[in-house]
Amino acid sequence: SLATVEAVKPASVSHRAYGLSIAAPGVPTISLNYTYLRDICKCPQCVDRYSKQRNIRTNDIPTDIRPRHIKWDGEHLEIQWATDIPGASPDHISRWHHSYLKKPTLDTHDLHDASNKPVTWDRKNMEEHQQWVSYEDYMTNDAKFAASMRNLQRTGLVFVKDIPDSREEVEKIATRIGPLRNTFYGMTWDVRTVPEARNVAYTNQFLGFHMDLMYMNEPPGYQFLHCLENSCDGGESLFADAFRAASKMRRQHPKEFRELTERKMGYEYVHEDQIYYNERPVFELDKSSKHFRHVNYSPPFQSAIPIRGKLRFQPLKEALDVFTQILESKEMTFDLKLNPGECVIFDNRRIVHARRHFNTSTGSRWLAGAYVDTDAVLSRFNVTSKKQPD
Ligand code: AKG
Repeated sequence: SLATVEAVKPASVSHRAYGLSIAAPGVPTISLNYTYLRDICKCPQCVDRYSKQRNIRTNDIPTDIRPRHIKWDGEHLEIQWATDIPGASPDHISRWHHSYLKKPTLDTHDLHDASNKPVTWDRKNMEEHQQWVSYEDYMTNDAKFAASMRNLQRTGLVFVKDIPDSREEVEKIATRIGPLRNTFYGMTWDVRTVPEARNVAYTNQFLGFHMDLMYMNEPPGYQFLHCLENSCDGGESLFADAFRAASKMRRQHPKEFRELTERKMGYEYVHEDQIYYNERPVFELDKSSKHFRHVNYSPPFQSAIPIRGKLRFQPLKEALDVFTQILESKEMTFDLKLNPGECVIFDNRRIVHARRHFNTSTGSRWLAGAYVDTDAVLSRFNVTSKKQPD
């Protein structure tokens, strides 16, 4: 027999053997199966109120589960069950707000969430709208910190200023967002010239646009560079939004663009005691093929181009020429010289960074660096924007 139904007018609740629909003015029509509804019951018997982890398993729900009573108050749907999971308390009530029913899952990895969609930028945008936050506000003012997180999510590049002069600060700035990502460079690391450097970053040479650790399976999502000393001539930092450059290339050079989505580059870090290698295309698109997931660009760490079958080097080389030209154009490249007490935070899977040659006889240069993984940063974005459904 069918369930009894109680609904505020003018809502209409239609229920059938396997599911129900609610049509009410002002709320989206909800149509869901009973097995699905039973599965997302959030009552304290089904979901532990402290750990928020589930006590029921999807496979335990009888396929023919039925409601006894359905109630709709204009905002909430309530169901008492006629048949249920064996052992479930007969008096438990499943209750949901319609907004939860409309979207019961979180999209933490969907960077294209409507509210914090990436807004790509070029040099002019960045010169006019750089996002600076004082260390004091970043560390102690939750609203201003949340605004910085929103800016970081949108533009992939923010700056902190007025930082105390200490090597310890980069860790404090990074862990305000999430735990440090450890790598063979250390929990935090120093960018300084050293003799016989194992990394071109640790010289005074020009270091062209790149992303870090492309030779790892899971490159770090976000990078922090805190400037402690920068008194020498040169040593300016350069940044470009690779999503912006890639979008332009897609419009103007579709054939070359496709080459960089289809062909894989090899990236490596090879020393006697360390051998890291990974292959990835320069452009990674999301499922819809509309948006970018990552750009993977790191010429200094490139290996030989991987050959699969017939060697087709020329089309790839031409595609790289096109992308590099767009990326390095005056239109795309934003530059500034970091001063002591300033820290840049950027999305290492979207923003390319570079630095100009510096003259060590005119002064000193020292940056302290750190990484935080994408998961931890996305979690912080979610918490600070409070977009989790209730
Ligand atoms: C890196 O460590 O990845 C760098 O690119 C260093 C940047 C700099 O020296 O400004």
